[in-house]
Amino acid sequence: MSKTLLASLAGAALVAAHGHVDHIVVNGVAYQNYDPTTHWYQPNPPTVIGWKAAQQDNGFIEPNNFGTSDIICHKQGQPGGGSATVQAGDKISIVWTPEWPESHIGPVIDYLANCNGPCETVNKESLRWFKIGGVGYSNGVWAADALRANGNSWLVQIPADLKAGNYVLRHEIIALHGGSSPNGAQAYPQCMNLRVVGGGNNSPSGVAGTSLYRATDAGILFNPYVSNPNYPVPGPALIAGAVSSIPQSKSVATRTASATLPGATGGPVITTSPVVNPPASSTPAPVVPSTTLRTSTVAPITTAPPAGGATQTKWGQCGGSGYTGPTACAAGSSCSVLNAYYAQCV
Ligand SMILES: [Cu+2]
Repeated sequence: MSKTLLASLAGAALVAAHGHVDHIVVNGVAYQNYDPTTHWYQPNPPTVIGWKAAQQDNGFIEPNNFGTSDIICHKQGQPGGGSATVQAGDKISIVWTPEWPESHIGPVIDYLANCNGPCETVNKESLRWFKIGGVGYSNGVWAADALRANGNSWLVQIPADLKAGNYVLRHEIIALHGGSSPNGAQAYPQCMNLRVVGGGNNSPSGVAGTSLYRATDAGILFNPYVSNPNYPVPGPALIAGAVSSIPQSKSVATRTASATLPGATGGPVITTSPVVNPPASSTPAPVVPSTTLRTSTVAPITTAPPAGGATQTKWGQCGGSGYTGPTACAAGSSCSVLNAYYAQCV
């Protein structure tokens, strides 16, 4: 076949949609991530831990742009407005939208960077990333396949000796289905703000996001379609004491919490009611927000929605100080007051 035809075939394989991280689960508490497919269009999107990004298509960063600021926290990334509080040593379930495409094999990599101040206003170029996990092809399985098999989620552990502070978690899948061609790999970085408490004195050095990868790295320009690929995970080495991945399992969310605003004291606002019917412990229950994240409905914002009026989609805002949008929630969700400034369809 001609080079031109090969190139166009390769191009056709690269256009399908992909995904983003929907939420994380920390000790049974779910925190919503930024949803680029809906929040981008909302005049008053919810304040979340996830970084805003211009990826309405659930798209990716191509290797030719690995030297640009888009690789740091996705396209035109801007800091999330709040954070999730985690204890050093906590294991965090990072749950993607269903379904990560089966074709999109590749590594799963996790980094942290200390904001040295509030992450909500940090200059992303100043962040220095250190790798706390990174697995490619291991025990006959690509990490992205292990993620799919784990309910489309990934479990990562915050180092137990990490110095307390505000960090950005940069979680990433790199899809290699086009990786044998120059500029064919696809990076899907997802950034979320964490406030790490406890811990010790470990303060690893890191590298700028724009220095993580080059388009010609052995783990970027890589053909995954060989038997038993000997795959080098790209990026800097794991920090001392870290393992490429901890055993994968899935945390069950029993409550939801809103992002903690910078400067807030007293921890996150967590909805109080536990799940009504806890899933049987013998079988890992899928953490699908629509079925497992149940919260009590606290004091509806309005007494009754306007008949025939607009309804807010699940996870969307439905009330709060200054809010003028729909207060009725789509079927299957109800309006839950998280604080005076924000109520959410959950
Ligand atoms: Cu894709």
